[in-house]
Amino acid sequence: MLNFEILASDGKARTGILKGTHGQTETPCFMPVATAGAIKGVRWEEVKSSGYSMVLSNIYHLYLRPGTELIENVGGIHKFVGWDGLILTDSGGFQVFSLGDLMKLTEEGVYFRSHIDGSKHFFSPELVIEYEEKIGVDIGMVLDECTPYPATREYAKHSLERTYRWAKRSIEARTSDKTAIFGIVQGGTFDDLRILSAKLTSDLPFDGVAIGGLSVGEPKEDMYRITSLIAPLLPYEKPRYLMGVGKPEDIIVAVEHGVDMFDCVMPTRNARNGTLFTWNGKLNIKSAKYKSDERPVDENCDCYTCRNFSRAYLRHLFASKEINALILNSIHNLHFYAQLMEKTREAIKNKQFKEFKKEFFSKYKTDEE
Ligand code: PRF
Ligand code: ZN
Repeated sequence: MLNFEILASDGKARTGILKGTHGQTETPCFMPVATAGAIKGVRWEEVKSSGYSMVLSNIYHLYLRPGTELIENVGGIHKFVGWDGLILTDSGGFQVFSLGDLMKLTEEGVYFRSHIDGSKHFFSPELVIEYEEKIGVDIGMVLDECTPYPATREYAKHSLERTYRWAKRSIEARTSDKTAIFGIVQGGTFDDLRILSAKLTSDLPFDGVAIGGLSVGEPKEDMYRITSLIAPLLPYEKPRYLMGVGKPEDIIVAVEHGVDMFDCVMPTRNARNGTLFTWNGKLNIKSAKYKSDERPVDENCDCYTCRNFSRAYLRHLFASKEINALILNSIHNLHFYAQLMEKTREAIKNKQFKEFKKEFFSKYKTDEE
């Protein structure tokens, strides 16, 4: 089962320990994304040594390939992928709804076609819980409807109400306490609908509550406004998870409002296109200006990549399409995110979060929007 203990707080920011069936993680935490059961480009031992003990996978992908039955038959997800830490699976509520014409939504569930071979499938709230329990994840997300942006108020209302009815069905469908289940708040960019969804979801006996439907193309100010409005309304004693977020600066802002968990493809995906995170902002290793730059990616980083290689070498590897370029870049970016979370937790423990945030923003050049 899941156990969450808050050890210190600073303002609304909290730090604690989340314990599940397969170990524990300190919070606030960032979960690297292992969609298909692997962190792209990085071995588990490097994921672990960077400081991660929880990763995110996706039931939509695992169900389609290799199949949840196969994973169950070989002894569960942890054994199958060779990771003995915590695993959270997203429900597919996000993936399926981005399939567009390949998807048909009904009250019972969602019909969709595989993005791999076009075959027909059906997900219901009950089936998603069944799959998550069967493969033995530590935390399973409920099937929700991720309201797209932009959406009319009416659409957002119907979609959060359906998500709520599905949430109740998901709770009824539970058969094991080895897999914890999180509910998901929706409601688009409408404050009153968000508050309604937060109240409805918080009143259900979930093990944690997520904020979904953000970082889906809305202006940044909407994302910050909804996060600051909703995070404090979620149950204080349960973990709060902001799904699919995000950029380093977005994580720090959300932590300030009391969010405990994050996930995003950004560190690994950016690494594979040559974008590296540093404490001064992003660095494009493809740029000619690094051609003979002997410095590491970040002087303040002690990851394997920064301890051993220069920007010039990494640029050369990328230009030469060497597999090591992707691997070394991914190691650095994952290390950067792990350090970001570690420093965030330290700052909260020391009641220095405001100062930490100020210092971070004084150095880190954020994306202009
Ligand atoms: N719902 C689910 N997964 C998600 C989201 C959501 O709204 C998001 C939105 N940022 C990312 N992943 N189930
Ligand atoms: Zn590094």
